Amino acid sequence: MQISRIKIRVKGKPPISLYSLQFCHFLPTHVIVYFFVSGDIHGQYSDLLRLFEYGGFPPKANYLFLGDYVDRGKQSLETICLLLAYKIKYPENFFLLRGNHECASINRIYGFYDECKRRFNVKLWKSFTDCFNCLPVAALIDEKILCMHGGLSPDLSSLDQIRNLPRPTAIPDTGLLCDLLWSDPGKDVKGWGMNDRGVSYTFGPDKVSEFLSKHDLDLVCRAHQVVEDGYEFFAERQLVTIFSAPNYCGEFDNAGAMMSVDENLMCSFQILKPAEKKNKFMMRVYLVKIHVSNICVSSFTKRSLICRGTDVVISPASKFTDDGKIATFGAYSS
Ligand SMILES: [Mn+2]
Repeated sequence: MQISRIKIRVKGKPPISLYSLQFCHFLPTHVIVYFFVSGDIHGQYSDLLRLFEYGGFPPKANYLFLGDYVDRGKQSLETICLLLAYKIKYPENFFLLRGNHECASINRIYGFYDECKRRFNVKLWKSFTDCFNCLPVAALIDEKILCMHGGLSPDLSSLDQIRNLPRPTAIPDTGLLCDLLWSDPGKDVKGWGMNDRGVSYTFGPDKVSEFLSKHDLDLVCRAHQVVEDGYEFFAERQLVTIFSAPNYCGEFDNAGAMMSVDENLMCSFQILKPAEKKNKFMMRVYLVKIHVSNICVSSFTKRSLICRGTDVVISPASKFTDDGKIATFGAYSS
């Protein structure tokens, strides 16, 4: 299996590298410093387009998607086709990881199979199954942020185990590959616990700390769970969950978010607020900046700069800049 390191060098700035497990891609040296990490989409195609509207359509920005493109929503086909088209067109700027729904036994039941059959045919669904069986399952950003769909595994003792996973493959019921796509963090768990999904495990903050220090990493970035703000930290910011389908299934009031990472590993969150929330600004965009190793948060909207927790509203017209207009304060509160 070929492994490569992707580096972006911007004139006068330190390089950023994307070390993508099981991938072989090199970003051209002139491209964008930022890239965006996105969580579950689940067939919510119009929301996917909104994410691109805010982040920039490829290749204006680099993207890493954490899986679960299909099922639940109405437009799984549009979603996966657009994402695969971008992957084909911009293979060096666009990355797709596998989610637990990129698996025949799951998307046979939760919508994708029916959509393929209704709009095209079962043969098409089978072709997608073959494609999904080839998707990579983890990516490492700048050797510090490990990304996957689900979470950690008790079987994961070396990142080489991920690099060495054979493909194409179905997703087994147990073991490393299963856990990477299915496990969840659990606030009240110490060590490893049962998972209510009936698959894989939950893991406690202690396991996150242990894993990060053992592998000299700063952050685990995963998706797989609906979170109210579209992103949610766990284990004192050593793990973050990103979920990018706002108003999930039309049943939740959740926001959707993307995380952007800059050359200094500063992580920011673009948040698509659900339309139904109090103020009726459609898809209000917030940006929250957090350095992986610093506690400093700020947020803004296109209309106003709002410090969470302090309700400081600067001018409705203020625009986001990187040079001092971002208010920061000492602790995250939401
Ligand atoms: Mn999932």
